[in-house]
Amino acid sequence: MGPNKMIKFMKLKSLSIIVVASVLTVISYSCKNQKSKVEKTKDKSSKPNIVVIYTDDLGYGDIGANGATEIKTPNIDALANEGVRFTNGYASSATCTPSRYALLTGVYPWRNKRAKILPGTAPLIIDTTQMTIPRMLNGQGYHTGIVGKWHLGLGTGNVNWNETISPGPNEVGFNYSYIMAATQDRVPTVYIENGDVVGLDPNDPIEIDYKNNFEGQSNGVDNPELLTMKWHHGHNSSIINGIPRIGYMKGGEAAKWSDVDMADHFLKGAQDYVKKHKDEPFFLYYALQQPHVPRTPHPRFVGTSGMGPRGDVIVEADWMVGEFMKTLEEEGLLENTLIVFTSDNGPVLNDGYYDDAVEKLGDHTPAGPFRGGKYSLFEAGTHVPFITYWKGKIQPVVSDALVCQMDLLSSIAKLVDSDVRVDDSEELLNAFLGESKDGRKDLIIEATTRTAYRNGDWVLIPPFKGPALNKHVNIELGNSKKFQLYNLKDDLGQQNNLAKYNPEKLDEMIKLYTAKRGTANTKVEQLELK
Ligand code: NG6
Ligand code: CA
Repeated sequence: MGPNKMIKFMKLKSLSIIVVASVLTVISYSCKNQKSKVEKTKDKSSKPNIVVIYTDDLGYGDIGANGATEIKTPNIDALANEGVRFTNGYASSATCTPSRYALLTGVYPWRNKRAKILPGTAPLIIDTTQMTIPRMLNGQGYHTGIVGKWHLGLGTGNVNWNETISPGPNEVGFNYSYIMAATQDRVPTVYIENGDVVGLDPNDPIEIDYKNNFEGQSNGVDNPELLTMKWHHGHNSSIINGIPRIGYMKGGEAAKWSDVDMADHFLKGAQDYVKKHKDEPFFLYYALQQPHVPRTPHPRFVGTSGMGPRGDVIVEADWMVGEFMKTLEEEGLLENTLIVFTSDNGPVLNDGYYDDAVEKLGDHTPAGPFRGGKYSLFEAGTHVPFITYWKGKIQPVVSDALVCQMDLLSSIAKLVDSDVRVDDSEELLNAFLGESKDGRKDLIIEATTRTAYRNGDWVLIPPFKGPALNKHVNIELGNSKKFQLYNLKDDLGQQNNLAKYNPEKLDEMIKLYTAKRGTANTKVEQLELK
């Protein structure tokens, strides 16, 4: 080979090396790409988004899917009719705070004596090291958010509302929070985003006091002329937007929420959250404020139910659910998102304001076939609407499996391949996906520190002191001097106390209940509604 030929050969050789190398790179790149595509799909199916839509005081019978005919809830019904509609779905308690505590932590609320209706100034009742649904999901790579009602306390006592408030939702597992602190009828009437009051003017600081009014401030007792909504019981402290509230608030004018816009505001928050996090697995706890008091439908919903504000805000909430679902659909997320729809406790009509809830009820039955209501140990207190929906994954079914919101933690953990389990929270994933009708064997329910026991179709309500009826809200609380024993199989309305006819069953139920309930926090407090 002459020198010229040699150079040519060398050039050719190096060219072919380059060509071969490039081909190899391309092949390996496309392989890698394919692999990452496969991995991504796998990731996606094992990490579906999870959304819990939680209403406040919505009764079992308040939705069409559960038999309501006088009120229209087409969007919630669509979830129920195309998903699993549970006929034995429970909140763990007949009031808000304990139910929310159990939902998020998977722990029976009566184990924590602070889990009861909280004022807006109460400290956080979830331990910051405790397991929660969002914390468990964080561990599996999820982004987690809450938009809506919190009511689980904030800070450690003596909250300064003018500084970042901590601990709160962000310290128990939520990466993002946009909340109202307590309830719509309690001060402070402001939104809080990641611990900071939204729109607060530092020159107009917020002060809150649940005992004493601030000097010179109007209130619901002395200034009836300022009220656009009249109080019936309680709710006679600071007047905000013409509505008298629980607790006194001074300052924070620019930050105060608009009641009639609250539903739209939370909806937008929930939609924005979804849009922002659609490219990663997310968990959203969307906690609507309806139909809790004060019922303040946006003007476009006023009169839509013919039942006054309570009916109107249910129509409004249903519309919000429909709009939220549209967002999931538009973002292409429906087939990769598990939706749980349920309520924190049963229904109440007059919960402290004159708002025609009783007068305009007509033939509507918010509690469905059940006895009692919010605050009650009878079924209507805790036996609530409960739906799971997942397009393409869950087949439509009506399930009579006994399930409780407390079970979501362990069940969702199973869904996302997490090893986390919490004792009180039963892993019932197959029931939640509608693949099995096996639920819990039994459940302890709670109402203002009193507990009762369901096992199979049987319900035991132990004797409790206190009035049988709360006259303010006109709800039977379940208190009786005697044991009550019901069989829901043929007595959903708990009309026939079988205790004295079936002493053996009574005895068995008492034993099972006592063993399970133990003696923790058994000092009973009476429900006080002023
Ligand atoms: C009660 C309130 C009631 C409601 C409830 C909490 C009075 C007279 N009644 O004390 O209106 O706010 O607390 O409801 O103040 S819950 O759904 O958040 O548990
Ligand atoms: Ca509630």
